Amino acid sequence: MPAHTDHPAIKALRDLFEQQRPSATTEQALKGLRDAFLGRKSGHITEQLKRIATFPPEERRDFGAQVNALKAQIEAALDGLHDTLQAGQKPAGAVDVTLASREIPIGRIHPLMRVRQQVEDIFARMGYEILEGPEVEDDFHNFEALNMPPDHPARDMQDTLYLAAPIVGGTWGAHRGRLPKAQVRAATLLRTHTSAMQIRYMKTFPPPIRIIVPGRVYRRDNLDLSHTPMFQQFEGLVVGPHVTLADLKGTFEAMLRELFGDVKVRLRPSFFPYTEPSAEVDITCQACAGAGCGTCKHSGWLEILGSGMVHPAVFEAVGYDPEQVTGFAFGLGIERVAMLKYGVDDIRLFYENDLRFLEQFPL
Ligand code: 2NM
Repeated sequence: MPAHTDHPAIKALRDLFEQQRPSATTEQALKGLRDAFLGRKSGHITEQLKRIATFPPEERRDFGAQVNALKAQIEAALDGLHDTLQAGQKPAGAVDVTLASREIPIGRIHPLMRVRQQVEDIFARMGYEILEGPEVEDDFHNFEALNMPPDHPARDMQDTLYLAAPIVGGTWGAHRGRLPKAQVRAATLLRTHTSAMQIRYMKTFPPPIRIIVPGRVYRRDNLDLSHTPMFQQFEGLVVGPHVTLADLKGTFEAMLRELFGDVKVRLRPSFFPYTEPSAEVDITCQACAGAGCGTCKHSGWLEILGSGMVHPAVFEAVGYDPEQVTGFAFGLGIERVAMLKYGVDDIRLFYENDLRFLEQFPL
């Protein structure tokens, strides 16, 4: 006897039956299934039984045995389905629509994106345009136009990640700190602040302007409780014929009260190369209501953002006339705002994607 394998026609019929079997969920459907396979005139099995006589004598016996075996299996299965239906049970393989569905896990907005959306919303309602820019920048937009010429000491304040070679077709490498003057002019770098995009915007569009630039920025920092080499920033810029320091303060008061509730806002003198005068902006500490605590280092105040009136040299670099326009600008760290708002004491938590952390934020 040859090694036994199903004849292709038998295998196809068995597969067809297995495929159609789950649909027999009512007596009527079951009868349809029985007719289709065992019907006397043209059931699939009946057709195969008729074929037996057409096989050559040496194959006839084996094929006949296979057809009859499948017929017996199908009859048994149909009888079983009949019994199941009689007993009022669902046959195996049928969909039970009364079962409770499986729980579908729902994602939620990341706390940093939540803060970003809130800040964007506040400024959108004040009429600001919101735009992003390239994360790979050149020296002009990131430094030079912002009143930081190649030998300006302010470049040491930010440890920049330089891309030493051209981006297309070159090899990548990072240099710490300042590059020789000749290389600086050609250097590409990862932007250290989104002001680079504000320079691009001013070069392209005339005043008046009101813009907000959120996005990722990069600094060569080591990880600790309050530093990550990549973080997210929000910078704002308003330029027009009569923009004053009072506009700056009023804007921050409106924004910070929406973001943090009933807080007081104060300005402290500071320094940035691209603004004059410059101011650090504080709000009263919400953790202790101004009384002094660990969060505010017992001062009652929290530093929220840096700001100032745009330096005339910046306007000159982008082709604006500093005699015709003034402006204010500011920058804030999204992580810092999220940490203060939600009481998070380690910035790294935002980037570890530990669900035990993320699931604590509202949907
Ligand atoms: C800050 C603080 C102060 C700033 C300046 C400019 C520009 F493009 F107008 F010169 N954009 N952003 C600025 C000013 C940013 O971040 C702490």
